[in-house]
Amino acid sequence: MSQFTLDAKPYPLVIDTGQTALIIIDMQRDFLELGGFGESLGNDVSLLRSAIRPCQEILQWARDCGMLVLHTREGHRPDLSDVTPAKLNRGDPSLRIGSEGPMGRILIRGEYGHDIIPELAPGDREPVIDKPGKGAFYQTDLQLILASRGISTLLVCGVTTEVCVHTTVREANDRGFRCVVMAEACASYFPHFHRTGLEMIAAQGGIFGWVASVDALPSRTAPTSKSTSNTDPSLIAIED
Ligand code: C5J
Repeated sequence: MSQFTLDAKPYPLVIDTGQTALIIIDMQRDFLELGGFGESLGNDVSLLRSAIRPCQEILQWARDCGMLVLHTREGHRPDLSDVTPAKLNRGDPSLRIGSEGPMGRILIRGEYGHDIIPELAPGDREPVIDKPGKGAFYQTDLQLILASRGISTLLVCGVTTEVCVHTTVREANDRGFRCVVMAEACASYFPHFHRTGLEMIAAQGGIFGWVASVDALPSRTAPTSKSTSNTDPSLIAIED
């Protein structure tokens, strides 16, 4: 277990890796690749790809730290029994949730398109939270998992900044978690929504949480309790 001070907006905060989890939101083919849910809504899915490399970096960092890592997937049961009519009846009627697409049925659990992109494949011990909504707490066991591991702080990344990342951060903030959104490791189909979404989180003294850069994490080669030799000197490292 180790502690360090993370440079973040609106102000730095001390992170204890033993009480912190990384949560990677919805890095699924359905949002990032052609023929999925994102494209069915008329979006340019290539805009989300900028988040992949930073997500890989923070994922490796968190694994090296021995931190709890969780992944989320937005999606629904094949019989659509967990999709509200309000969510279902939107967009092009021929390309709605459950419609057949080139990656299988759109946003349906078990389909190729629903899965997480291979670049960010979950590890065996990394819980995957399947969620029917935009927020990762809604109708899931995320809160139970975090409580059972004594987690008080979340590092949050994934897509999209202003939808599922924002919703999850708002839910988490209301549940008492400190949330740090990792800026470059998030992305939106609307770059200005991404920028504004990040600003909204850190505004008003951090109304929902903090925003930090992946580059602000301590040295990725030695962030664990085993060694402090490569720790970024701009961060205060306290090992036990
Ligand atoms: C959306 C998400 N945008 N993961 N989902 O519908 O942000």
